[in-house]
Amino acid sequence: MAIIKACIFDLDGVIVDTAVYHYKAWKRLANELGFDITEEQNENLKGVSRMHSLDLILQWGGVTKTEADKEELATRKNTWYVEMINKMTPDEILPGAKEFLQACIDAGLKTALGSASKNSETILNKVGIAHFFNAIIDGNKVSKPKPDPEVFLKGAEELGIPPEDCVVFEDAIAGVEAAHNGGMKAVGIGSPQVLTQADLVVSGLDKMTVEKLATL
Ligand code: B16
Ligand code: MG
Repeated sequence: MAIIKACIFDLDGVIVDTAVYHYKAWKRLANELGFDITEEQNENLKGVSRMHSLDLILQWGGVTKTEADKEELATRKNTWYVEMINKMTPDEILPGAKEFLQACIDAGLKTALGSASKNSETILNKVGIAHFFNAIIDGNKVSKPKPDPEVFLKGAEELGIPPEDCVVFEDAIAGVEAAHNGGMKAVGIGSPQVLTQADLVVSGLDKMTVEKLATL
């Protein structure tokens, strides 16, 4: 059993549901290129970096592009995505997320964000919860995608807490793997049938308590 001193949170799927905006923007891009993407395909883009998402989408559409074209396409998608997240409001925080963050702070635990997104600060500011985090590590600060533990290890380092005393909250299988690869505990947010490797799975942060951390 570990004595948890810090909680590191993924963003999309744990704190907010930005997948719906990513989907709209990627779909619009695919449509401009002459094909479509389904909601099922979008599931495979969760937690995946922007450029890797684009590679998958082009592959699904059977389209080949140069690196320069890919940069332009990713920028185009991001412009549409940013237009949507700029309209986000505090009522888009997922149930229980704010309350659990506050409970962690009240219990003297450190908190960090560990996200693949390069837009995380915009999102946190729009929904009004940036001040809940002692450290923010996102796609602008890391180069290796999950399941590499880089994003979470940097979070632990910035918080000054050893990895073994940290727990990660993740909705993606690769994120749970990244936590374990970094020597951290992982709480899965979603279904136990999907997040089979997590140390504990809850359907959302509204089902999480500081007391449950003691069981990890
Ligand atoms: P951006 P997370 C991830 O967020 C999203 O789940 C994924 O769909 C997205 O492609 C990725 O961020 C990069 O986002 O284009 O804003 O840099 O789950 O790691 O918080
Ligand atoms: Mg996620």
